[in-house]
Amino acid sequence: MATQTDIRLVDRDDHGVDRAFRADVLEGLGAPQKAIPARWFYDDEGSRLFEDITQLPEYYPTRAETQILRDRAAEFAGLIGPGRAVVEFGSGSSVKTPLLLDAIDPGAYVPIDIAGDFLRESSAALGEKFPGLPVHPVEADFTTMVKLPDELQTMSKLGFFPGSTIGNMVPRSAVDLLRTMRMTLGGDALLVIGMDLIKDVNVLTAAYDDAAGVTAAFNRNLLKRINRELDGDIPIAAFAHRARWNDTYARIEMHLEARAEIAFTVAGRSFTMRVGETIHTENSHKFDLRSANTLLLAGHWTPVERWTDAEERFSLILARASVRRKAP
Ligand code: AVJ
Repeated sequence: MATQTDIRLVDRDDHGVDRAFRADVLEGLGAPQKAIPARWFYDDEGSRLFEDITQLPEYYPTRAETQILRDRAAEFAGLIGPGRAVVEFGSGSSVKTPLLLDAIDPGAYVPIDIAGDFLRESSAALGEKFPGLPVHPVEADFTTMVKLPDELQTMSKLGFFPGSTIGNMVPRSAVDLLRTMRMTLGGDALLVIGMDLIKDVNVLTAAYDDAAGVTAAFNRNLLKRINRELDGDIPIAAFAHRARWNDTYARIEMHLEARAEIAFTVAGRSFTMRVGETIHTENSHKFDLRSANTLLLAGHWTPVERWTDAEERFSLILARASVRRKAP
């Protein structure tokens, strides 16, 4: 039963331009260190390229996380129980979601994603795999509170935020997002969240600068999207893909580095870049036990259980919505 309530919440102008995208790009290109939020990678092409990244030999997070879900299904089921509406923040993976749904006997599935076509495709595929499970895709930006379909109001929720996507946010934004998720999901919610772990720098940098150049294509696709959707003329071939470890903030940074002096326009505005100047396109924060727990607690989630893969490359954490209390 595919009860696919399709709610559109992306704000577009008369020409179909995503207003938030244009605002983020113009503000980001105007800043002294040019920077564009990583969530704009995921148009349909970007979502497909990311699926390709997950198959790369260097990119371990997806395999490690999938392994945990497979190996620990019984433990998940025991701690979560049946009948919850699984709310996935960012839909996509063809493998992880069915593993979770198989493990826990859910009451409904609600994928939330800004890439609408990709969302509808993957929801349809999932509906076929789980006949009888109500599926309610919601096209939305989950960094703001999302009103869930009315049919789900009485069901307890289980948030699912795999992939270490939380690592894309600086701590302040991550805390905001975790608190927003708690509001979207309600006071009796649980959350299963993936967090990638700090490890050997060479392993980390290889995962974001693969030999086949798929991550480079993923990074450059952001420029293609800007040119297409925001009437830009950025010379894409003039940019090199860079991935570097920032030890102070425990994160991999991706940049697009200008290899020549260039000038271009986007949405009617002019920009210039010097040789070696970069556009910072992504942070991917890595965690350990304590930094992960501190982040969750600051975001109003109380850690309940934590699992890692055999090589301790990746963690999956179960947390419950925190209850406000005064006493220690
Ligand atoms: C989807 C955010 C988990 O940070 O590892 C992969 C995105 N960027 N390769 C990550 C990504 C470059 C990915 N997340």
